[in-house]
Amino acid sequence: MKRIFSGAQPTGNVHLGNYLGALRNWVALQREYESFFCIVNLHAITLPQDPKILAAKTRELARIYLSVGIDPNISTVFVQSDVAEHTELTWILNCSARMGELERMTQFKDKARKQQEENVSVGYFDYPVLMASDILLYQTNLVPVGEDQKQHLELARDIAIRFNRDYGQTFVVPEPFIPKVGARIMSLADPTKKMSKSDEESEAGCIMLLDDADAVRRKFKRAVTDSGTEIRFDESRRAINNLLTIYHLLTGKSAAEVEAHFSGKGYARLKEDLADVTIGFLKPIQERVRGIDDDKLDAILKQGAEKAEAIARATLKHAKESLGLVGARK
Ligand code: ATP
Ligand code: LTN
Repeated sequence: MKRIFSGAQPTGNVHLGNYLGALRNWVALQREYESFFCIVNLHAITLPQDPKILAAKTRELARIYLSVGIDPNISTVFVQSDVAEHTELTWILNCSARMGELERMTQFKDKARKQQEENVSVGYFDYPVLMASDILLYQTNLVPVGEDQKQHLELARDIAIRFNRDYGQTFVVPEPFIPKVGARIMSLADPTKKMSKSDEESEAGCIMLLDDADAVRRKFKRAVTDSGTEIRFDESRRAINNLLTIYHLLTGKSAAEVEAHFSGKGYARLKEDLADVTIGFLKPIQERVRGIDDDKLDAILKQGAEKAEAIARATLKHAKESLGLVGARK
């Protein structure tokens, strides 16, 4: 069976963009692939975090994975910091990654531009190498992510190819799995920006999976629309296109059915229907999140970390041997 690996950061609140761009596909793929879904808390600390909040968000994100449909009996769900091999392989891959290629990463460049570069942590600069380690440790074939992660994934591929060339075949070279529809869900408040939990001003444009019905209604009601009145898929009208894409993905109706449904109707109706559909979609997820008790979660994460570690250990051993990293011969 081929493998998939993916992860999300336990920072901020999981939103509809995260779900439609990534989590949803994890659920769909988990039966066809041997699957590893990680809560990447070591990525989270590349920016300053409050330790108590980070710990709580880590557990909350694990609950969300399980509540959107990740089945811990068939997929491996674990927390990144529970498997030490991720950090050890990062050091090794740091020696294959190039300063120049990390400097070209747009996520880093954006941050360096916003803050002064001296104030960006070394960990933030190195973030893509930690991500490459996550992926390569599991000999991953496919990585389901949103479009914003494409560049990081290219880097993981380049590092794997370079390492294999220099030290012999060690890592599977992973492929991205980026959905055709939903790879980039835009902010409801500003359809030129992606829906994002790390963008401080954008809360109003972001539907969180744990939002209550009032918040969902309010956010859709205030959603920006385009000029014109027609409700149809049209990439040049970004706001409406985004709203229709969300409706299409949440209802499973085809684009033609969605257009037929809204034919002759106005934006107010589109927003109301979207709110209804979203609230109906979120309700059972939120109930499941509340239903997972701490003991059950501990058992799942412990079992996940053990399964992940067994595979990670074997890959790390192989990588160390490839490099000639030997010490005492036991
Ligand atoms: P954010 O920008 O919201 O902070 P992130 O990418 O930093 O998101 P993660 O939690 O690590 O945070 O992302 C998890 C997954 O969600 C990734 O695969 C990412 O590509 C995807 N994703 C994030 N935002 C969107 C979006 N607006 N549309 C589609 N996919 C998205
Ligand atoms: N950088 C990713 C999260 C992430 C990831 C991974 C995704 C960390 N390690 C490995 C896929 C595979 C993001 O979505 N912000």
